[in-house]
Amino acid sequence: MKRSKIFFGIVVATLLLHACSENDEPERDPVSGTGNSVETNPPNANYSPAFAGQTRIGSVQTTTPISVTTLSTSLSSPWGITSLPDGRLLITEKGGTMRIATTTGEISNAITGIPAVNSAGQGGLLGVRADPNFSSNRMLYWVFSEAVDGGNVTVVAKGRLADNEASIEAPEVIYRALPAHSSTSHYGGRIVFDPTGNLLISTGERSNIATRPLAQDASTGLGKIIRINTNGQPAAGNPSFTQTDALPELYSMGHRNPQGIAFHPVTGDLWQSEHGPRGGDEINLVQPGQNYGWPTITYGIEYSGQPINGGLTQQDGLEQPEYYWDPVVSPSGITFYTGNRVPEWQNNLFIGALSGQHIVRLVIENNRITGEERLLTGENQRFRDITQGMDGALYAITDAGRLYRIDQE
Ligand SMILES: [Ca+2]
Repeated sequence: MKRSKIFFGIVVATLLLHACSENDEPERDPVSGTGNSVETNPPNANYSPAFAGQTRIGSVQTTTPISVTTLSTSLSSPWGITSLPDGRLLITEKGGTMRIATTTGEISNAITGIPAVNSAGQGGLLGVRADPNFSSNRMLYWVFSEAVDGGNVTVVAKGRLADNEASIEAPEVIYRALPAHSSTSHYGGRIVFDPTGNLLISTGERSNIATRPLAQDASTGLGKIIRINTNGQPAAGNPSFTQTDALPELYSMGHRNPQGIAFHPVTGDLWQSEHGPRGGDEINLVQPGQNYGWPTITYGIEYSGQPINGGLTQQDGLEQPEYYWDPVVSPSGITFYTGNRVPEWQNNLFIGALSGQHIVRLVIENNRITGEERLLTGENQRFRDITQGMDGALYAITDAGRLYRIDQE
């Protein structure tokens, strides 16, 4: 009797221990990826991930019948898309124009009054957001590449959309990510409002071997997430960095060319997409004050095939990506899905892939990627940005000038 009680006790203890250890693992639910990875090509680098599932997670497949509608083919290199409060879509075009689109595909004339952009290379008119109080103040905020003395910079501007929607009134540059450099690559360029009404902007390290290390220099605005108020000043409550001359507007550092930022609708965490070199595209969960490693650590290699920093992929004090791709898909704009049109997509992350020519769907559970799907693979389009409409459908734009609506059938 006594022995069986002890045995029972051991069984219960073992079960409890097992339950505890299971609780430490990401919870699995039926949408977790169970298929083979969507990536079937060999990687460029023979690097080992820092944890299981950091790359090539199992595939998931949307079961809800989906309709894909091409609303327009007439946009000119659209770069950013966001919803206005009335449900229409505001779209930037790389060459320096903005247009308003209806959700049935009527496209407005180009809005005038926007300061000149340098659209050479990867530059131009980039990300855009409407003020949370747009309905009353009609303010817009956007990112563009500007030619200045010494080269080009990623800058943030604001202006009021005229009542007749034909022009931007009193446009004003509120922030410049210095130093300027002659490169026309890696501007970053996304912008979002955070819940406190401040702006987060992603900046790139300008691609050049001379400026690449500035992603690790907290005294520069290159290769960073910047957090400023709507007047362009460092936002209240920004994190501190150990470097004594760190810029007060920094939110995070160590980024290469981040072209997607979005807040998780449940956890409130900031998620980010970042272009890697040859391999090493990343999805990061960005915590304030943290360093995301570029170019000290990366899962990519140089385009020449040479390792970067001796092939280092992990280092104490540098954050790991939540997910990476090798070969690259070139992740650009991102959005979380919170609509009710496709319930199985709830809180999933959607990513426009440029070289991948598809839309990535990532399932996230307990801050870990648990499933990946490729959507619109048959369209052969470079997807630049994606947003959720006020109607709960997804809207995506492509470099070739298309506007797509993706919705339940
Ligand atoms: Ca990184």
